[in-house]
Amino acid sequence: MKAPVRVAVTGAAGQIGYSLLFRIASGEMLGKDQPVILQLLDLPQAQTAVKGVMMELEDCAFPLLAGMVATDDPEVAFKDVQVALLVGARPRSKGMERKDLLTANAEIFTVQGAALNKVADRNVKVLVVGNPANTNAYIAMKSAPDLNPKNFTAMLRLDHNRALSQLAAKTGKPVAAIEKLAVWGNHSPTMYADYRFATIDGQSVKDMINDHEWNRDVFLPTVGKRGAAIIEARGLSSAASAANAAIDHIRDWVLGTNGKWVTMGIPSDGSYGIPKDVMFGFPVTCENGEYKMVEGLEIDQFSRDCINVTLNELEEERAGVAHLLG
Ligand code: NAX
Repeated sequence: MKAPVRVAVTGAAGQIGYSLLFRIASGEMLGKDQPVILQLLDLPQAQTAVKGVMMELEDCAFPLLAGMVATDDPEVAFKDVQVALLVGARPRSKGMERKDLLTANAEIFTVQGAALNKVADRNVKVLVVGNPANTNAYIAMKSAPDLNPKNFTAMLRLDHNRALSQLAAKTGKPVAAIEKLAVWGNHSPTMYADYRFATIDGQSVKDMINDHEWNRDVFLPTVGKRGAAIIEARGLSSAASAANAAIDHIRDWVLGTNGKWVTMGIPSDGSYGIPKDVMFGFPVTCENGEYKMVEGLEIDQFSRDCINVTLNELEEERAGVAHLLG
C-alpha cells in the first residue's frame, strides 16, 4: 500500500466541496491505489456543516480514505499537504463593488498563501478554484516566496471542458476524440477558447466547422457565459461540473496526459506576449508530475485581439490588488 497523500480542500462545507470530497476519497483524483488524508478548511461558522460532510464520508467506508481533519486554521489545514484545492472564497454580496470583492479575496489568499509557504510540503501542487480564480492564485503564489511559483495554478479546466462539449455537439463527434484545444486567459467570460489547432481523428476541427461567425457569435459567447446560464437555470452556480474539472486538473497534473493538451491557469514565463507571472490559461501537457506549456503556436490577429481582452482584464485585477502585495 502506498503512503497516504495529504490533500487540503478549502470551502469544504460549500457546494463544490460536496461534489468534490467524495470523488477524491474514492480515488478518482489521485488513482485507485492511492490512499488520501483529507484536511478540510472552512470558516468557524461552517465547522458544524463540515462535520456533517465528514460523517457522510465515514459512512461511505472508502477504502482509500486514511484520515480526515477539519479546521478553521489554514496552518492546520495545510500542514504537510501535497495537494491543495483552494475552493473557498468570498462571494459577491449585494451592493458589493468588484473592487471590494477583489480586496476581500486578496486578504483570504494572502493569508492562505503565507500558510502554505509555512507548513505545506515543499512540492505542494496548488489549484485555486475560488473566484476570481486567476488573481487569487496569483496572490497566493506571491504570498508564498519559499515555494516554487510553478506549483500555483488556477482552474480553467471547466472552461476547457465546456468548450470540448460544445465542439463535440457541433461536429457530432465524441468528446474524447477532440485533441489540441486551448483556452487562453482568465476564468471569466473574456476567456478565449481556441479550436484553430484542434483535431478529430487527425482532421482539422476548424476546417470541419468552417464558420467564423459561429465561432465569434455562438461558440465563444456560449462558453464564456455558460456559468451565468447555469445560475439562471439552476438558481445556483455550477458545482458538480466545477468539482469534476478540479479532479481532471489535478489528476492530469499528477498522473500525466499522455501527450494530450489540456488547459491550466499557470504563471506566464513570458511566452505568447503574456507578461511574466500573470496567471493565465495556456495549453499544456503533463508528464512526471509537471506541466509543460505548448509552445510555438501561431497567434493570428483575431486570436491576438481576444487574448488582449482577457489579458487586459487580468492586468486590471492585478493592479487592483497590487497595494496589498507590498
Ligand atoms: P459556496 O458558497 O457553496 O461555498 C463556499 C465555501 O467556502 C463556504 O462553505 C464558505 O464558508 C467557505 N469559505 C469562505 N471563505 C473562506 C475562507 N476564507 N476559508 C475557508 N473557507 C471559506 O460556493 P461554491 O459554489 O462551492 O463555490 C466556491 C468558489 O468557486 C466560488 O468562489 C465560485 O465563484 C468558484 N467557482 C469557480 C469556478 C472555476 O471554474 N474556477 C467555477 C465554479 C465556481 O463558480
